Amino acid sequence: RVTMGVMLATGLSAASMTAALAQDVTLRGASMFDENHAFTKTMRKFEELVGEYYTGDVEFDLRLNGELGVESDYVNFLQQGVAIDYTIMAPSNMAKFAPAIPLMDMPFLFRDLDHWNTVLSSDAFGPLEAELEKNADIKIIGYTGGGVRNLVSSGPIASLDDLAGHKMRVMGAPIQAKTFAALTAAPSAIAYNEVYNAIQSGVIAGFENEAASIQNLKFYEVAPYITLTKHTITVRPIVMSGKTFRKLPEDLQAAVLKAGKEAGAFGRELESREDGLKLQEMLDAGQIKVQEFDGRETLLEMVKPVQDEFAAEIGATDLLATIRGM
Ligand code: X1X
Repeated sequence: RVTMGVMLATGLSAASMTAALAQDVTLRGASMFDENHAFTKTMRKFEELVGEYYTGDVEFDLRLNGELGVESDYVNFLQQGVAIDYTIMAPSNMAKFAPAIPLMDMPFLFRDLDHWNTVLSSDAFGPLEAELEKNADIKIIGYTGGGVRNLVSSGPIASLDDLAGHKMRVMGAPIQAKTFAALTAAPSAIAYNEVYNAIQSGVIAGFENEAASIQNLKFYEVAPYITLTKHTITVRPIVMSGKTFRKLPEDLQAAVLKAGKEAGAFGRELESREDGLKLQEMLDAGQIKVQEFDGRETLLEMVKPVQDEFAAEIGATDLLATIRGM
């Protein structure tokens, strides 16, 4: 793999560096899933489109099935500019570097798919992208997502009464824990690759996730109850390490930005279309039991003050009002 640093160290001239980069660039990506997951398909689309838009040689080395860890590992790699160059990532898994970014995937942010589409088609998230780039040197090159997150548990949860004290895993951002604590559950932040075992061993009774991932990682084997709280429509940035991006020739940078945007649109259409189908597939296969949550509207009222407080804390009160008003 040729990097700018290696070439400078070996004393190559600017012209030969450009030529070498133009000939041999390998970008390494990471997915927690296999080829069937919408994230992996979106990254494959990104690779295909970069190949179409860039006239030089570029290769992709996408590592699947969590070979390089989970998102809480990827964010460190991207920030340091080591191990991987690009991936798809939950904003809440980037909170340690950019405290405001979890606003993007805060539960109950979007009213419905139309609202989610409107916000993602606007530049509302611009200030959050800028914070991420400044604090973590991670560049958002597109947005995918579109899965609906529900409660996933080893036993049934039908109403607020069942949620009281419910031991559940949440993603690492404080706003995630605060939200579910406001709903009277007992949340704890646990790495994604420890969730299956934590449920199996009874350390927790469940977590929350979307259909694509529940199916891909077979979480239904230990947590077959899906409660339709529909609390999040996912926003999943396609991200690249700034350290990688800056080393790319300009025409490859342009191709990456164009491909990232288009692959994001592809991924959003794919995952939002497949979400209900995947739930149905698991239901038909007898893998899950699905139930409505009695009193979803009450959940919304309970989390609103938590959302307002978080927005004030990160200086995003106006941004939250703008998003709510879209
Ligand atoms: O809950 C998680 O940590 C993960 O859940 C799904 O697999 C995805 O949304 C992924 O991005 C991550 O957030």
